[in-house]
Amino acid sequence: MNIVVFGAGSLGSLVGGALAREHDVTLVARDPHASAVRESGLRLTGQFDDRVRPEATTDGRSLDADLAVVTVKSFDTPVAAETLSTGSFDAVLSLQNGMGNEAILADRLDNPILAGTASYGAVLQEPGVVECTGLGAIVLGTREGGGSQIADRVGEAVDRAGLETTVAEDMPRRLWEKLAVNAGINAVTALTRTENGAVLDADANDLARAAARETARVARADDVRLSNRAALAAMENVAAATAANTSSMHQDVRADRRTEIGAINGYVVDRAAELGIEVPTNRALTALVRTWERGRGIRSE
Ligand code: KPL
Repeated sequence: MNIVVFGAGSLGSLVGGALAREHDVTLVARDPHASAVRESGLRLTGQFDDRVRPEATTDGRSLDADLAVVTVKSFDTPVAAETLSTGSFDAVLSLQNGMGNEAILADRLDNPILAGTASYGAVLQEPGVVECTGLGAIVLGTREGGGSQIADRVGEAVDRAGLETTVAEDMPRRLWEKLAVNAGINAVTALTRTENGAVLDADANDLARAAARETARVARADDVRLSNRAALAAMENVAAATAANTSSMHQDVRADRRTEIGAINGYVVDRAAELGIEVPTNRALTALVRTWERGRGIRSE
C-alpha cells in the first residue's frame, strides 16, 4: 500500500516507521526531522529496533496515496485537512488525540474518513530517531460506527506491518473511552511534571478518576454507552501499562509547546455546557493548562 503519514512527530514517526517495514510510506514532517530521515533513514529504538527508509517531505500538498494517516496535533487538523484536499487518497485515517478531528476532516475532504486511536508510547529522541517507549494497540473503524470494506482493508494493512490492530464497529464509544483516558492522564501529568503512572497515586488518582468519570457522564448524555466503570478501568489500565512514559501533554509542556487541552478536557467542558452538565474537574484542569499556555505566551483557543 502507498501510505502518507501526515504530521510525523513522535507518534506519527513511530507509526510511519512501523508501516514502512511493509508499505511504501511518505512522512510529512518538519525540518530538521524530515531532512534527517531523507539523509539517513528513520531509526526506531526501544520496543522496536529497526532502521527504515521512508520518503520524507515538509510539503504535504498534492500527494497521492492509497491511505493518508493523520497524526497532527488536534489544533492543526483544519490546516492538515486543507493541505490534504490538494492531494488524492482512497481513505484518510485519523490517529489523533482528542475529539472532533474526524468531523473537521470530513468537512473538507470527500474521501472516506476512518477514526482511530493509538496507545503506543512514542518519543522523538532527535531528528531521525523515534523511540517506542511502550507497546500499545491501534483501534480503527468508520467514524459513525458499523463496518466497511475500507476499514477492513486499512486494518489488515496496518496489522501486517506489525502494529497490533483491531477493526472496531463501535468507534464513537472507543473515541469517548480514549478521551476519558486522556482527560484523566494528560493534564494531570503535564501540570505535575510526572509520568503516566503518577495518576495511580493517591492524590493524583482522585483528580484523574474525577476527570474520567465526568467524561463518561458527558458521553452518556451524548448517547454513547460508556459506563463510569469502563472509563475508569480504561484510564487506569493505560496508566499502569504506560507508567514510565511521558504523556504527550507533558512532552508539550516540557518543550514549551501548545497543548491539546482544547480537544481533550476543553472538549469535555464545551460538550458538557451544551448538554447542561457540570464538569468541575475538567473545567479546573482546562483552566490551569490554559493559564500555563498564556503565561508562556502560547496561543490557546
Ligand atoms: O495518548 C496518550 C498521550 O500521551 O497522549 C496516553 C494514552 C496518555 C499515553 O501516554
